Amino acid sequence: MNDLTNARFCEYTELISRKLSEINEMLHSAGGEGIVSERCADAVWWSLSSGGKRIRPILAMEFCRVCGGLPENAVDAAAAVEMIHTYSLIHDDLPCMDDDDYRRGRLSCHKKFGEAFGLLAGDTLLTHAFGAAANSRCLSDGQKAEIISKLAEYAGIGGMIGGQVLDLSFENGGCDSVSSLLKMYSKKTGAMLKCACEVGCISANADKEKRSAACEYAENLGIAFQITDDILDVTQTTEALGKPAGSDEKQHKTTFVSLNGLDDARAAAAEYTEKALKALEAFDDNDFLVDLTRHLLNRKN
Ligand code: GRG
Repeated sequence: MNDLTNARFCEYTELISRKLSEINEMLHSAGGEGIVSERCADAVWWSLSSGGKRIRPILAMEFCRVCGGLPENAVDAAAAVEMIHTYSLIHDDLPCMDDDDYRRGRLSCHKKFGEAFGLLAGDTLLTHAFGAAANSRCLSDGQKAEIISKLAEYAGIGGMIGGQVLDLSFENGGCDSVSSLLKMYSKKTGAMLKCACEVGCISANADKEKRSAACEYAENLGIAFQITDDILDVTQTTEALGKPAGSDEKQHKTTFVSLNGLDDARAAAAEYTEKALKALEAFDDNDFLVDLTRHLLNRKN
């Protein structure tokens, strides 16, 4: 990353960290005095405060900026997207899903707090994501309604959940074509990235052309991002990833790498990244997004 990108990245990370801390305080007080609700809020914070890359909230704030808005105006919507993303990671790690012990460099939520609290922490994040968007002080009622609708659409059965369902149906060799795999990637991983970009656009009242370019960008970024994830799973250590390396093979998952091999996977990730970069040409002052997109292709976790 160049210096300018790095500075803006830090600025956005700071903005989202502050917002998530406020949400943490609210969750601790909203549950009342009870020890049980304290434990649930602690479980939420365990996952939310760990070392996630914050790519989705950063995209939301930056798309707001490149569409002419103040990045701060998108911070509530950005926090909502990060909360839904974090809930999906907590539930994805549960024994009934991937059964992973580590996430974001520490014990997964259910390993630290027990399975029931892992489930409830995810539920809390999902529920309060809608609250964060609905209670935003920087957005109009119309913007809030549209953002809430997008969160439901992209997190739901036509989006991320639908992708997870497809992923489960592909276990033990159930997926034999790249096109089916990419359809699943577009939902499981792409949907919440698209959601992030779109809520950023909505926060700036962006026009139809800008919104459609943002969706085209996110569609391609989502696929590049998930193929890169497949590559990292077989090339990086558990320490570097902050979650178990080699878990795709262990769980007999079909991935781009298992279907077509590492070289093809690298070429495909680069190809989808180029398509994403092309979509960014619709935006003036797109240097940060261009640099971030290239950085995501070369990331190590
Ligand atoms: C309802 C029981 C139940 C489970 C739902 C929704 C769901 C399970 C799973 C969602 C699918 C999922 C986890 C997709 C993974 C997408 C992905 C590549 C995540 C990693 O994103 P990063 O690298 O993670 O941005 P950080 O930790 O940096 O935020």
